[in-house]
Formats: sequence, C-alpha cells, structure tokens
Amino acid sequence: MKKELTRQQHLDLYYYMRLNRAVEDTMVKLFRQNKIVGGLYSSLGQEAISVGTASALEKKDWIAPMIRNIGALLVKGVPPRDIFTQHMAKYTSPTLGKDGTSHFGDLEKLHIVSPISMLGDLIPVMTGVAMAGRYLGQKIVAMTWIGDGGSSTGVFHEGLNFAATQKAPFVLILENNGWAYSTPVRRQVPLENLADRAKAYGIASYIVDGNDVADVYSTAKEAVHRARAGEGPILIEAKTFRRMGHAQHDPAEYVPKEMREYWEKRDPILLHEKFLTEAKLLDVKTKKEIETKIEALLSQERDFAENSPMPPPELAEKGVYCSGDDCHKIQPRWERPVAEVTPPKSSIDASWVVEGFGRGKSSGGGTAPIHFGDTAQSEERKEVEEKLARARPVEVVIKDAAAKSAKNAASNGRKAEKARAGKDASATNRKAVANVVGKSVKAGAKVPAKSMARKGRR
Ligand SMILES: Cc1ncc(C[n+]2csc(CCOP(=O)(O)OP(=O)(O)O)c2C)c(N)n1
Ligand SMILES: [Mg+2]
Repeated sequence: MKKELTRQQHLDLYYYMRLNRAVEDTMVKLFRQNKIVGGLYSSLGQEAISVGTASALEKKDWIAPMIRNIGALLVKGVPPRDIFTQHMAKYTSPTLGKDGTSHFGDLEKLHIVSPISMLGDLIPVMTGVAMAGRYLGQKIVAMTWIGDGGSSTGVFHEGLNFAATQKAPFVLILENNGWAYSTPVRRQVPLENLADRAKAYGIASYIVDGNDVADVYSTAKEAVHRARAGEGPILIEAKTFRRMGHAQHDPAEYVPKEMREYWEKRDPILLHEKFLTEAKLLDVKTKKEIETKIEALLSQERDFAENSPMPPPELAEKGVYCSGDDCHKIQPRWERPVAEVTPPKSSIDASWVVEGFGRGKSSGGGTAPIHFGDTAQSEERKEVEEKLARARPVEVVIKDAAAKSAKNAASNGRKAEKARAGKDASATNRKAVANVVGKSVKAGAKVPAKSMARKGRR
C-alpha cells in the first residue's frame, strides 16, 4: 500500500505528525507553567491516526474531532494559534475564551463540528451532517473518531445503526488504544477486534495498524471513496496505544511497564521516518528543513497566544442564552419553499407507506440466522428471502392492519368513555376498558381517566 503514495504525500504525512507532536509538546510546557486553563489531553503515539485519516478527506468534507485528534484539526487547516489560545482561554481564541481544550469548530470555512464531551454523541450528529450533505447534493463525507471505551456507549450503537439504515456517507474511526481511563479493553468488551461491531449493522469495516501512517491513510482513502460512492457508513478500527495517562493529571501507573516499552518502540513518527529514510524519500537536509519550519511556526504562534489578552469581564454575560438573531448565524438552507415542508400547511401529501419497507428483512417467523457482512448468505436465509419476496406486498398488510386497528380503537374508545362516565368498570365494558388501558381491569375498579384518554386517542 505504501508504494501507492507519492513522495510529497509521504512527506506531508510526516510533516503533520511532527507538527501534531510539537504542538502538544509545547502545550505540555504551557501546562507546567500553569498557562493552560482546564485539562490537557495527549495523543502521543496516536498521531498517525488523526493525521492519516484526516488527510484522506477532501476540503469540502466534514470532521468532528475528539480530544486526541489535534492532528486532524491541523490537517484540516486550523492554525496552531487557535489551538494554543483555546487551551489558554484567551480572548483571541475561536470561542473568545469561553470554552477550552478542543471545544471549538468552524462550520463556515473548514467544516469542523465542535466536539461534544458525551462520548458517542458525535456519531448520530455526524450521520446527520452526512445526510444533510446528500440532501443538498454536495457529495461530502463526514468523519468522526471514537475510543475503545466510547464504542461501548449506547449512542455508539444507536448512531451506527441509524447511519447504516440511512446509508449515510460517514466514516467512523475507532481508535483502540487499549485503555479507557484505567480500564483495559479486555475488561470492558469481550471482543478481540472492535471492528466486529460493524457486523451488527451490516456495514463494511477495516482493521489497520494505527501506528503506520501510510497504511492508515490508504485505508481511510479507500473507505472515504466507498462512502462517497454511496456504499454507506464504514468503520475503521485503528489499533494503537495510549502512551500517556488519560490526561495530564493521570500518571497511568496501572499500565504494565512492558506494554509501554513495546509501544514506545513502535512510535509512529519513528516508524515513518525509518521507512522514508530507507526508501530514500527523506534525507538529512529535508528533515532539518521540516524541523526548522515547525519551530519557526510554533514560536510565532505561541508568542501570539501568550501575548493575547484574557476575555473582558463584560463578555461573561454575552451569549449565555440564545436570544435569536445575535447568538448564531446558522440558517436552514431550504431547497424547497418552507411552507411545502412545514406541516400542517404542507401542500405535499405525507406518505405513510414506504414501498418495500420491511420486505426481506424479517426472519420469517423463525429464528433469524446471523448474517455476517463478509460471509456468503446461508441457504436457509436465501429461502426465507425468496419466500418473503413472493409474499403479499407489505403495503397491503400495513393498510389492512391499520384500518382494523383504527376501527377497534374507535369502538373501544367509545365503550371506555362510557365506563369512565360511570366511574367504575362494569362487567359489560370491562373488556373494552382493558383493551384501552392495556391491562386487565377488576370489577368495580376505578379507571384512571388519564390513561384512558391517552389510549383512546390512538
Ligand atoms: C457518555 C460518557 N461517559 C463517560 C464519559 C467520561 N469519559 C471521558 S473520556 C473517558 C474514557 C474514554 O476512553 P476511550 O473511549 O477508550 O478513549 P481514550 O481516552 O482512550 O482516547 C470517559 C469514561 C464521557 N465523557 N461520556
Ligand atoms: Mg481508549
């Protein structure tokens, strides 16, 4: 795979990994000088993932980075000064000093959705971004990152399932760095490969060495291409290691020494540098030029951040509540007249029946055989699919069932109303009340008006 990249592409990956590390090294120094407001997270040893995956995107694509994805921000075009000022809560930062760490975005130019602390929530959010792009005909891909720990949240599964059913052009990078705080992966999920989670949603997945930047890049490039082409979401598990503690406050003494040593030898920058040198793509002169460029840029950016003012006190009361026009500039971009898409004025008849919905998806009444995305369909499954394809169109079934249940509901509602008027449920209408309330009703029992009204409305 490595050979497919040009020399310049290889050097760009190297440059951004070095820049990523240098930005974070600078912030460690600032943290020790007490100049960082709040926590400081590290992506030491994971730079190949942020840099390799973000480099596979086009300018128009969207990202939502997490705490260990400063490399992706840099690749997207965020200047280091924004990262420094943001961490130092300076007035010149993208959030004017109101928020810290990487909690900032740029919806207009760079297409970056601000991180959300609740792990997993960016998955449905970015699925929505991907769907919006498709609706607007933009051919964009949306990407976000999640950790091994974050992949066990409910919203990870809800989000990925939603993305899969919507066939959203969305690529999810699962950074398996072995630890979630002090919990090793094996103590929180009984899987060898977290990419297997994709099988539950019938989507494609890849496993990649997260410390090999060229492999990460090539894999992500292929995944982005497939997602853009309409194949639906794709999950990439990148295997790596969290070299520092969860954040600066955590010395991570719970990590076995041998494990740390193993991964230190597999440092992604050293590995790529070794490859570049052996392939004669990087010589001493070019390496020095890259280092000088990074040093000059960061010293200028750090000076800017250090010399920037803190926010004025008056700012504290601004932007606390959204008052309408002044708090945000995002406006919906309606592609059709608003009245047409806003019920109840809509001139378009709502369509309640989706043609073919549910067809071929059921187990046919038996036990659903598990079908792995990457294995051939079983004979049994094929039979069920064929049977269902020959079955009565599903729309008819839905309509029949809906008409029947509407008739029953109306009749039950009338009988139940009578019972409520009489304060207790008599023998003749007890059955109707039970249907409406949803459980059996004893003779003489008082009927809760609220639950009858709720059920009767259906
Ligand atoms: C829903 C949710 N639960 C818990 C947390 C607290 N929390 C923040 S980071 C973290 C560990 C995440 O581990 P992992 O997903 O493996 O990412 P890593 O830190 O290794 O990059 C936890 C539990 C949170 N932010 N959101
Ligand atoms: Mg982790």
